[in-house]
Amino acid sequence: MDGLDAVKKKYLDGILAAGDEAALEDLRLAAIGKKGEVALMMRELGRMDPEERKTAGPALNALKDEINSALAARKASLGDAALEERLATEWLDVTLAGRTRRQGSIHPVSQVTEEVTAIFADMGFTVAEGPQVETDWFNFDALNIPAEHPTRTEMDTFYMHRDADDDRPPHVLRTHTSPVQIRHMQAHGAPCRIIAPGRVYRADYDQTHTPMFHQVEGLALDKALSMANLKWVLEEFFAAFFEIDGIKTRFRASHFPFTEPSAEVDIQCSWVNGQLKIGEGDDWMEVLGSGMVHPKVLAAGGVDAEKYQGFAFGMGIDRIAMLKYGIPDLRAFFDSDLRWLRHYGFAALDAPNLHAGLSR
Ligand code: 2NM
Repeated sequence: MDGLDAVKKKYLDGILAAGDEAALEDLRLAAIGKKGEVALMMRELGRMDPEERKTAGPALNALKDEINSALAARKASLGDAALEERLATEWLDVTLAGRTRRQGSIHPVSQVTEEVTAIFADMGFTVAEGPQVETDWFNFDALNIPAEHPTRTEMDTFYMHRDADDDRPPHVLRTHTSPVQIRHMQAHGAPCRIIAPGRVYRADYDQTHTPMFHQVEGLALDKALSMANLKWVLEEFFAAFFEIDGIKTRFRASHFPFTEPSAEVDIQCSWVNGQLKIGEGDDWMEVLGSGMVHPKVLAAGGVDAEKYQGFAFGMGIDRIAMLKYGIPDLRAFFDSDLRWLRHYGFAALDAPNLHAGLSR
């Protein structure tokens, strides 16, 4: 086995010079793979006489081990070299100041919706929701708004486009969230206690009106509810919302097609040097419409008006947000101006909660 030293030198030199793992693998196969040079030499052992085999066998095994060790060592050092190179090029100064990231904020409409929801939840009301595109039946007829009523014209209401041969009933963008209450009555009947906050649409645009705005309506039905219960619920709501105990309210007789009797509700306020203050002084600010649900509306909801009666109310979320947080211009609510959003927005982690105070 004179060639053994030459074979050994060839492979060990080759392994030391290998530049990557692929080259190492080629060398491994050529040396100690199944058809490698060492394996072929091992096959020769069978043809040797016993004496010769006694020295050649262990020598070949030793050679195989040595090549294996050399392969492993080279593989490790190639890995070390690659790591060294990465450490040299991919470094990071962990002592540098962090990059600041803009924090988003909660829109006043979202904040106030959460506040209103928390207050009514405390009085046993749950939140109901429904579609923003409604049939004219749910938006008008079910609410005792007759076909000839002016709010049903395209002057005031957004109608979905209809092709001449389309005979589906007219669909509108809901002009109030009352359809949600009709759907709730149909699905769950009486008794009930719900509020329906959400987007509503009217064809109106000026200083104090936007074509989309937000409303929250409430509905409570039971066997013996009256205007007295309505008054208590609303006074409780205003005291909690404006955070003024015993805030004064004024109920004025009014008219809505869906309630009888109906009342508009004002809250006490003062104007000093053009500054509005809620809950003091002897002026009044109209904030809400309400009344006892009309029997025809109960019937549209599938509720037996001989057994159940109840009250309903509706108010503008955007409007009460402006009053509470002193926001002067309604139209800015929907401009998506980042400076406005940062100024009037609320911290995301500061969710309204009756016990911690609604907002801080
Ligand atoms: C208002 C004023 C008065 C009202 C009525 C209903 C329903 F669907 F239950 F009949 N929901 N909301 C209502 C009553 C709304 O907004 C100014």
